[in-house]
Amino acid sequence: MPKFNSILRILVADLLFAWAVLSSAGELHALIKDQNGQPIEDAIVLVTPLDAKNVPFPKQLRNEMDQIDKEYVPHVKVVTVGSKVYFPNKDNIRHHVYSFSPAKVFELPLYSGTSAPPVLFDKNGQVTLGCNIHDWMLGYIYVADTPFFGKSAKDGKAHIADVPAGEYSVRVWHPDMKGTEESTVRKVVPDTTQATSMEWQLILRPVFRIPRASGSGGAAYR
Ligand SMILES: [Cu+2]
Repeated sequence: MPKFNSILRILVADLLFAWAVLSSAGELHALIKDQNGQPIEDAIVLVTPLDAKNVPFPKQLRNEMDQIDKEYVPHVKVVTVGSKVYFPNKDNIRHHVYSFSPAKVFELPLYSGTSAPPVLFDKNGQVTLGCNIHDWMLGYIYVADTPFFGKSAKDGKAHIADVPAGEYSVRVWHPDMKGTEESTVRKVVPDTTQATSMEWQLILRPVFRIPRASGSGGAAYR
């Protein structure tokens, strides 16, 4: 059965090729701590290829920043440059979303439900979200200039998988960090046989959060 043999040979060659491609990717395990050595949630780890041929075109997924119980959910969200984000309002009152951040200045005037049009984020950087009605509502969208990123969980850990072999610049951002993203930059060539561990210690500034209004107030939008 020569025909079958040749098909089998091609199949095996394909599988070996796929394995070689897969095994040439690396994985980064980042751990982010504060000045007291405590793990930090919501730190963004950005992994930028120094060799441009590694940059695949970012997938444009449907992105949402919810408003639930008069808070932004999640508190910090990462999207890639060129992404559109919807701001569904899941409360039974109206919200008025705005940002004065240089990376994106916009507002979604008082609306309820899903009536607000999506917002295009086309510049790298942080966007701080507020609400005109509820002063304590605070959220962040980080617009990433790379498709390789992770966000730290409560344990301070962020995993970035499927990073193609090559050299990368890695930096960290957190909404409450003192100092600049640039000061966190490190170069790394991820190991393709096992995860590469990296650790950062950030200095966080004390955060003052505007207290929530009490629920018994008579104001129409509260
Ligand atoms: Cu609001």
